[in-house]
Amino acid sequence: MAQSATCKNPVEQYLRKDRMPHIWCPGCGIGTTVNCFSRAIEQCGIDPDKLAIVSGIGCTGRVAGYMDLDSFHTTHGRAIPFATGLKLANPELKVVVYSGDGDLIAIGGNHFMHAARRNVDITVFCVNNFNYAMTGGQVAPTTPVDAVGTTAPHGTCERPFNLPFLAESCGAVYVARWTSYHVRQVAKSMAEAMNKKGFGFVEVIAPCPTLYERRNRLGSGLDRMKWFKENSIIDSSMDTRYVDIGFQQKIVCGEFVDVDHPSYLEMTEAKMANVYGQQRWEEMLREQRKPIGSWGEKE
Ligand SMILES: Cc1ncc(C[n+]2csc(CCOP(=O)(O)OP(=O)(O)O)c2C)c(N)n1
Ligand code: SF4
Ligand SMILES: [Mg+2]
Repeated sequence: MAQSATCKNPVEQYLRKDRMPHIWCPGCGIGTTVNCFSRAIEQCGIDPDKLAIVSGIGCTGRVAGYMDLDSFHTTHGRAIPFATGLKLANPELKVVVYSGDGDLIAIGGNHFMHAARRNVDITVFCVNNFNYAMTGGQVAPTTPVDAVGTTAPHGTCERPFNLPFLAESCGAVYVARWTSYHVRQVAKSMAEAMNKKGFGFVEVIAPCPTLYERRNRLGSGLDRMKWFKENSIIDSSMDTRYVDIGFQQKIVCGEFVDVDHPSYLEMTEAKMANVYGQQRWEEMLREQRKPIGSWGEKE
C-alpha cells in the first residue's frame, strides 16, 4: 500500500500550535527569530523542560506566549527582574529573556544594565526593529538619527544606544549581533549564549515593515532582507565601540564578546559558603528552595 509522505517541521514541537495564527504582520522579522530560537533549542542540548522564557510587552513580547516552554509574559520593561528572580529561585533552570528594543532598553534599560553588571545567569535576546512597534511606531532609544517615527515626523535627533557596546561595557560575557537575514548565525549565537554561564546577549536586527519600514520608505520585509544581505559586514573582531548603527548605514554583525567571569550566582554562593561554612549554607539552600504546595498553603 502506498504510504503518504509526511514532512514534519523541526521547530513545530516548540510552538503552541493552538495559539496560531500569530499576531505578527506579513514580512515581520520576529517570526524568523522564533524559528532561529527553536533551532537553537535543538542545537544547545538543553532539556526544554528546564528552559523558561520570559518576555515583557510589545510585538516581540508575544514570543513567550507562542513557545511551548514554561512561558511568562510579564509587564513592560520588567522581563529581566522577573527572569532574575526565576533563576535565583531555581538555578537549575535556563532562563531566556526575549524582548523588543523598547521593552529592554527604554523602560527596561536600567534592569538591563544592572543584570549585565552583576553577570546574572540569564540569556537575553533582543529583536531590534528600531521602534516601538506595538504602540504605533514611536521612536525608541535604538532609532538611528534621522529616521522617522510617529513621535519624530522630521527624523529623530537623539543618538541611539549601540547595544553590543552597552552590553559589553556593563559586563555581559557573551555578545553577538545579527540581522534576521542571518538565520544560521542567529541560531548558532542563540545556542552559544544559552550554553554560557552568566549574562549572554544576542541582538537581532529585524524589519517592522508595517511601521518603521513603511514610514521610512524602506520597502517590504523582503526588500529589507535583501538590504540586510547587501549591507551587513561580518567582523567578529570588531571593537564594540565602533558598531553603532546609522540610518541606512552598513550594519556590523558578529560574535563580539565571549569571555568568562564568575556569575552572580557563583559569587553569591561562594560568599555565603565562606560566611556560613559550606555545610550550613547547603542546608540553608535546601530549606529555602523546598518546593511549596499550592498558593497560600501553610507549612
Ligand atoms: C508601563 C507601560 N508603559 C507603556 C506601555 C505601552 N507599550 C506597550 S509595548 C511598548 C513598546 C514596545 O516596543 P518594543 O519593546 O521595541 O517592542 P516591539 O513592539 O517593537 O516588538 C509600549 C511603549 C505599556 N504597555 N506599559
Ligand atoms: S507592527 Fe511591526 S513589529 Fe509588530 S508585528 Fe507588525 S511588522 Fe512586526
Ligand atoms: Mg521594537
